[in-house]
Formats: sequence, structure tokens, C-alpha cells
Amino acid sequence: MNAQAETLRKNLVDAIVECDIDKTKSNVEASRGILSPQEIIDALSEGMHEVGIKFERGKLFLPHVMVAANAMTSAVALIEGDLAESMTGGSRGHVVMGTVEGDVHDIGKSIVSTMLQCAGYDVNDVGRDVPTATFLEAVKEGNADVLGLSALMTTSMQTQKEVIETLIEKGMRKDVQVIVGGAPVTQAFSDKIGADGYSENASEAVKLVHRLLGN
Ligand code: B12
Repeated sequence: MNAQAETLRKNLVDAIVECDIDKTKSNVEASRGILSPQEIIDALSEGMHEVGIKFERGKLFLPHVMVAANAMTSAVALIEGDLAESMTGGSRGHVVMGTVEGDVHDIGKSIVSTMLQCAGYDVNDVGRDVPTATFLEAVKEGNADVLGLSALMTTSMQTQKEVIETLIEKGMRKDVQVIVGGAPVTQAFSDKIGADGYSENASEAVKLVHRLLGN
């Protein structure tokens, strides 16, 4: 990355950490064409990660985190079109994606949905705080190939496990591949609860789904 790109990248991280919506949006506009959509998302995500650390240490409070979250969401919306152009098209399979019940965090989940859509998947994003029954209905109705479950809290990770158990109970487990993600989720946890795959971020999630569906 050259010096100009590195400065733009750092400005994006800082604008999120400063919880400044206008600055984040103008920095995204300034970065377009110089940083790739993926680099922009990575910088914004790095900023959100720092916000999380400051929140944990009591240096930022919930209202700040909410503003930073809005900044990130509106910034990603600005580059959705660029993302679509930078990726290949074509219908490659049907994915149901959502954040499990009890968990309202949806920024990362929505980025994964957007990137999968841009990579040519038909994505039914069922939202956040989604009851298990809703996931199962969406899988059945859409004849989904992949079910993506997001969880950002250690408590809601247990619900990812419950969704898989319910799929088994209802005799639906063989019909759909389940992928899990979210900051506290790990490959070891994914293996333990019997998911078919885990990824650390949205671009790896696209590669994971390609691999699972043989694309
Ligand atoms: C933003 C944020 C919020 C926002 C959410 C806004 C929104 N619309 O999402 C608001 C302010 C609403 C919020 C609320 C709360 N939050 Co909060 N929040 C965060 C924060 C700072 C950032 C999360 C984020 O958006 N990251 C950026 C995105 C891009 O990253 P990501 O989500 O990890 O997603 C990437 C990957 O994980 C992956 N991925 C994500 N999902 C999936 C799914 C699949 C299938 C795959 C393959 C991959 C994948 O790809 C994504 C893109 O690369 C985190 C800190 C952190 N370190 O995570 C705390 C954090 C998650 N929150 C926390 C808490 C405690 C709360 C509250 C309970 C606070 C409160 N006292 O009310 C409430 C939750 C209420 C509820 N019932 O859900 C804790 C959770 C602690 C725990 N027990 O595990 C954290 C860790 C903060 C902390 N350190 O204490 N929060």
C-alpha cells in the first residue's frame, strides 16, 4: 500500500474510532477508486474493533458505540455498488443469513450478506434477533443450500448450537450446510457444535461458501 492509500486507510479507522458519521462518509468518498471496496471495509472493521476495545475499557460508552455502528452501516451502504462491480455475478446458490435470537448485532452479518450477494448468491437476510423457528422456515421455504448464523456475544453463541440441534430434531440437518461466525466464534467452537464451516471475516465467508457448494 502506498503512502496516500495508507493515509486514507488510517483516516477511515480514525473516523470510526472518533464515532463521527460525517467524517466517516466523506473519508469513504475520498478513498473510493484508491482503496478497493474490500480495503475500505477492512479499515472500517478495524475501527469498529478499536471502538469495541475502548468500550470494554470504559473509554467509550454505549451511545458512542451506537453512533460508530451507524457510521459503519452508512459507510458500507455508500460502497455497495462498487462491491457489486468488483465481484463476479451469476446465481450460485441460495443462502439464508441472520443473527441468532437474543443478539441485535448485525453489522458484520450484513456485510457477509452483501458480499455473498455480490459474489452471485441469492441471499435471504432474515435480520437480527431471529427466532430459531424463523431460520428453519426460511431454509424450508427457500430450499436453502447454506444457513449462516451470526453471534457477537458469548451468550448468543449457545443459540447457534441450539439452531443446529433443532435442525437435527426436525430432520432438516442434511438438507442445509450451516456456517457460523461473529467475533467470539472460533473454528474450534464451530467444530464442537457440528457446523459445516466457520470464517473470521466476510471475504473468507465467500470463499467458504464457494468451497462448500463446489463453486
Ligand atoms: C457495534 C456494537 C454494538 C452495537 C450494534 C449495532 C448493530 N446494528 O450491530 C450496539 C450499540 C447496538 C450494541 C449493543 C450491545 N452490545 Co455490542 N458491540 C458492538 C461492537 C463494538 C462492534 C461489533 C461490530 O459491529 N463489529 C464490526 C463487524 C464488521 O465485525 P463482526 O461483527 O465481528 O463481523 C465480521 C466477522 O465476525 C464475520 N462474521 C460476522 N457474522 C458472521 C456470520 C457468518 C455465518 C460468518 C461466516 C462470518 C460472520 O464477518 C464480519 C465481517 O468481516 C462489539 C465489540 C467487538 N469486538 O465485537 C460490541 C460487543 C459485541 N457488544 C457487547 C455487548 C455486551 C452489548 C450489549 C449487551 C450492551 C448493553 N449493555 O446493552 C448490547 C447487546 C444487546 C443484545 N441483546 O444484542 C459485548 C459482548 C460481550 C460478550 N458477552 O460476548 C462486545 C464484545 C463489547 C465488549 N467488549 O464488551 N453493540
